[in-house]
Amino acid sequence: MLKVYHAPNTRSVRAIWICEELGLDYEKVDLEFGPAALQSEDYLKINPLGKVPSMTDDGLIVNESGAIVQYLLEKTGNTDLQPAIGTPERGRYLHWFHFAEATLMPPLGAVAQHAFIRPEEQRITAVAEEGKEQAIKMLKLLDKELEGKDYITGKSFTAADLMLGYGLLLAKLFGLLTDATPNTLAYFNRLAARPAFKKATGK
Ligand SMILES: N[C@@H](CCC(=O)N[C@@H](CS)C(=O)NCC(=O)O)C(=O)O
Repeated sequence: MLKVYHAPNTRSVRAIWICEELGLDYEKVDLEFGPAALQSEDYLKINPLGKVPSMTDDGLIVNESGAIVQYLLEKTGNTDLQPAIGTPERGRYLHWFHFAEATLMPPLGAVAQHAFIRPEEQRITAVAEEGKEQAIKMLKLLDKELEGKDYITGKSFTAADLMLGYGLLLAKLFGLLTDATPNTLAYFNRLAARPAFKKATGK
């Protein structure tokens, strides 16, 4: 049976969200975000770095959120949530799918660490400020890209939207996603209205 290891408001939202979009039968294992659960001897056997998400599928373990999304799309043979291989749409899809984790998440991670997660004496204000500045730059880039479009690759929702949607959830929680980027805000609201997003976030 498919098992997804999840902690609220973390990248494991992506893993639960894709399971829900695909209508999969899976077990959600709830973990508290913090060393007690994530650095426990049992959990380190599944994820040696003590991070979420993780997914197990019988004997297989997959740890990266993007890899979990792609694995489940391929396992189910889903063609609705990703453009066909070899098409220009696929190229744009891959671009935004990977932008979501590789480019958008690092500045948001800096804000998370230096404005919220670390104990106050370990926070560096300049790192949080630089993260906010970079994240806003990316929200503006998305705003231009989304002009006249409902979804990042065009008319239909794909897994690239799901990958971006998690970053935008954090941007919203951090107060960075505002009317200053109206297309990005409307896009996030469109994603957040999906039943699968609500299931994944409890929002
Ligand atoms: N690139 C990884 C990043 C995983 C990651 O950093 N997860 C965070 C939560 S969003 C985490 O578990 N942090 C706990 C820690 O680093 O101790 C992915 O996409 O799954």
